[in-house]
Amino acid sequence: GKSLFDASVLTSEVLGNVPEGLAVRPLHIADFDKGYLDLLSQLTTVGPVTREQFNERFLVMQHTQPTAYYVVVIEDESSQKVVGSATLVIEWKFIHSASCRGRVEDVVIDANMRGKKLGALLNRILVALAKNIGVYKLSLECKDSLIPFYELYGFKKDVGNNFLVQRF
Ligand code: 16G
Repeated sequence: GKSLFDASVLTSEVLGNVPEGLAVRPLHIADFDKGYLDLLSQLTTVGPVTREQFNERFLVMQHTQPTAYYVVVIEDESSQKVVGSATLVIEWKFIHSASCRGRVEDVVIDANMRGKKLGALLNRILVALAKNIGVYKLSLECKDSLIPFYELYGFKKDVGNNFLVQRF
């Protein structure tokens, strides 16, 4: 299959209420032609990623075992464009009785589709999916201005535990 992950994990309980005209599904290899990279470029620098590079990266993500990359997208069925995306990354661990940690990454909604609660939709779905997978914790990084938004889905600042970074 050319879906990034097994779509059956997106049960009706995980999906909840999806607005009419939109489809929530795993990233598909054909999403290269549905504006997926344009969408990501509304979040940060994407750079010149060729179809070949996209396909190669897609296959790497698809073949992780157990699944580590749950890129969940929203397709607008009328335009057939990907208008939203959020990724749940699973980090498989030895700690916590060989448990796993979840990270919410690359949450982006197309500028033309903002104000329709699609960010909320993706957050609810990723949190539900992470719970079903059995992560012992779920984390994300965000700008100060987005803290109140993510708090709505159960995230809070991890007091005394800092996020450090170095960029190359
Ligand atoms: C935000 C994103 C992160 C993304 C990063 C890209 C969420 C919750 N956080 O922190 O996933 O990878 O921006 O920015 O979506 P960068 O290009 O500066 O790393």
